[in-house]
Amino acid sequence: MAAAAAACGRGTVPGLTGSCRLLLLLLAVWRTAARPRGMLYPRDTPSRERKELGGLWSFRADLSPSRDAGFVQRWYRRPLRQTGPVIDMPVPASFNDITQDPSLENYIGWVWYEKEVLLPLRWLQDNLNTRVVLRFGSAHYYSIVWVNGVQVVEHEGGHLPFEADISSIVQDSPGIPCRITVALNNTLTPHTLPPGSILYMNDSTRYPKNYFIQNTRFDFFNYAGIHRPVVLYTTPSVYIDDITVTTTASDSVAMVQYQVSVVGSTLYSLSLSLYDQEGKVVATGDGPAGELKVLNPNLWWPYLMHETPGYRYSLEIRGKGLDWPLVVKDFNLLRWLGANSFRTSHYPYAEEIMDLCDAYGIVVIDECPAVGIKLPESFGNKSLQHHLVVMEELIRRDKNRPSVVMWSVANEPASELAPAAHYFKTVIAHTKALDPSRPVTYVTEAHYALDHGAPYVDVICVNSYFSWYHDPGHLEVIPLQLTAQFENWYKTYQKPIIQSEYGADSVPGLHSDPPLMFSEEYQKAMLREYHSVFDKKRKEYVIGELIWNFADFMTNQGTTRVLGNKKGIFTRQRQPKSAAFVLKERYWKIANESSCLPPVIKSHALFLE
Ligand code: GCB
Repeated sequence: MAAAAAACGRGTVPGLTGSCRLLLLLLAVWRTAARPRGMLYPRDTPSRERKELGGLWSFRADLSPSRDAGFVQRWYRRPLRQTGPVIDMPVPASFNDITQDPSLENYIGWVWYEKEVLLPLRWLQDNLNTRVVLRFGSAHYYSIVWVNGVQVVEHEGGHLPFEADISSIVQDSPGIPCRITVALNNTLTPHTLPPGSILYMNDSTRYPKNYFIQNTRFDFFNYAGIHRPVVLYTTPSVYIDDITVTTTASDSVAMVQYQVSVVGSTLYSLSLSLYDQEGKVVATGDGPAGELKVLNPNLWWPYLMHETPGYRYSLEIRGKGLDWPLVVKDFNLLRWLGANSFRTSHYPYAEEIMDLCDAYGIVVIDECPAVGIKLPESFGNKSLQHHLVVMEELIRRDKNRPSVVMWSVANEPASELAPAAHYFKTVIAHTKALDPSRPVTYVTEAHYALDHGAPYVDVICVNSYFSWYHDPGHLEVIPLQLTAQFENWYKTYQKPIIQSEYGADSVPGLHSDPPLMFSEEYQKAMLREYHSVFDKKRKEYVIGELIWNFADFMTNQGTTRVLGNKKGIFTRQRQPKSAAFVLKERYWKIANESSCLPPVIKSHALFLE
């Protein structure tokens, strides 16, 4: 990559199932200053209005040697075009692949985004009864945001939303464009999630001056940018800040426990009505917390498991760039395959995608961005505290989703290291305290006898690549090794097991018989060997199988990667490889056998997710 010095200019881089509608009536009397706890997804309602800020933003990468010119020269104080050249950058999107400039593709450090927007006067001239909130669906990795030169929020971590109440700033200047400036840094450190490290190459005989690279221990390109929608939205000054719904259900009755948090007043009245999908009131309640009873509930089922899958009660309250064509195509491909589940490897997916999982009946293992935790220092208290915050953000966002069946707190950490025991005991206990209703796991590749976190998980999720990374080319070892894998884990823990990854790369169009590695035939043959073992063990304790991977995806360059990871059963352009047809046949066959748990598939998000 291009020569540069410090990457970062500012210190540490930083269900109820069926249909119901909850109607809340809020009578506000006065405002109180309570700290908001929730972050409800912004939807247009009679009392909330949304303005999308997607489109072209002004953009500049800070190419100064220390990457800190933007802070030294305070680029946020004036329009970005006045402090240097800018280019157009689409939002939401990653910045890396947008231009033909390789130095931007591999850039590490601070980049700057800016957008000027005119706000409707009705938002600004109603005697401060309207709150204006600026919300980012996600930005990777570390973000600082200013509005009209005033810093409004700072957030660490991609893949999860953050927001700021900007009412007091914008109400000061009605009729004048409001200038939103974002400084974003993609540097990963041992304490970020995912972790990484910067390696300085000081040998001047081999590398240019100030040369450094970003090292990571995960297998996808570290795309960066404002990846998900940015919106401005309004709420009344007294508003519902958070809603938590938990349910218990049998065939004949469901209990809906609700908790509604109201900010802005201590004096209000709240009434709730629960509607089924046909619009009929099935239960009513009063007050910010309580329980509703639903007789003969319609439960939320994954598709292929019920004649009315994805049945939801609607909850009506007052109060990588997301790419819609790709998202819809991917859901259509999942359903073409007959796959009914995925893991959000290795980070939370966009809320818009999660909405479709709820609606279509796709089961989700919701994973946080803890991938590549390998360094001993990444198991220290600093990393642990950040991990706890990330789990809080994830659960706050997704806790009410019927599609989410389990939380995954990490992918393939170095769980054989001694500190992993305390680390995962703490993260899993915290996750369970935040949401006692769902099981918790993390995905392991460690040896069953050495894994220090496995005692704390509810389900063992294990990845293995027999005949690929182990005994490459030897498909015949799979039955023996895979059987031993399952039996060892089950003997040790007596917990249900999911094969959370298995796969082989194939270059589309490359054929060989007998099957050789990287050919489409080898990928198919590997699948068949794995499936013969799954078919025996799913009658016992193996409760899911997740192919790695849904589609090919971009990685860092390396000797084992051919223009990225080619373990997709679809190409990056979403065309099926031969292996996709093997899976399609299998998944539909299993879907038609009522006695067996259906298969699951994991998809890997692309940078536009
Ligand atoms: C894994 C990782 C995944 C990689 C995959 C591979 O174990 O969890 O991120 O992409 O292996 O293809 O190497």
